[in-house]
Amino acid sequence: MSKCQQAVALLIGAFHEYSGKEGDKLTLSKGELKELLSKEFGDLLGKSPDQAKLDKMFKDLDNNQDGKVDFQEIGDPEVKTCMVQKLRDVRLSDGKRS
Ligand SMILES: [Ca+2]
Repeated sequence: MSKCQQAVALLIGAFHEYSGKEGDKLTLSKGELKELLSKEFGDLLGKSPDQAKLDKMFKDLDNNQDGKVDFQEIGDPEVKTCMVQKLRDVRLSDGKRS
């Protein structure tokens, strides 16, 4: 498997680990997304990410605005680029504070 394929496989695995916790097993609720971000990106976002930041991220990811984030929405290349950019932005703004 190429590094890129491994990364996608890991992303899918992590997605399903959290999406299966409550309600629809194939979509992330806001709570599940918060848990995923806190646990998997805690180093970048801090242990309890800012609620406004989370709400904005959830809204940006929830393309069809049904209140759930499915893998298609996270899997969209534009969305992924956007997510990586957001994580970078968070890291940069945290860097400025410290
Ligand atoms: Ca959605």
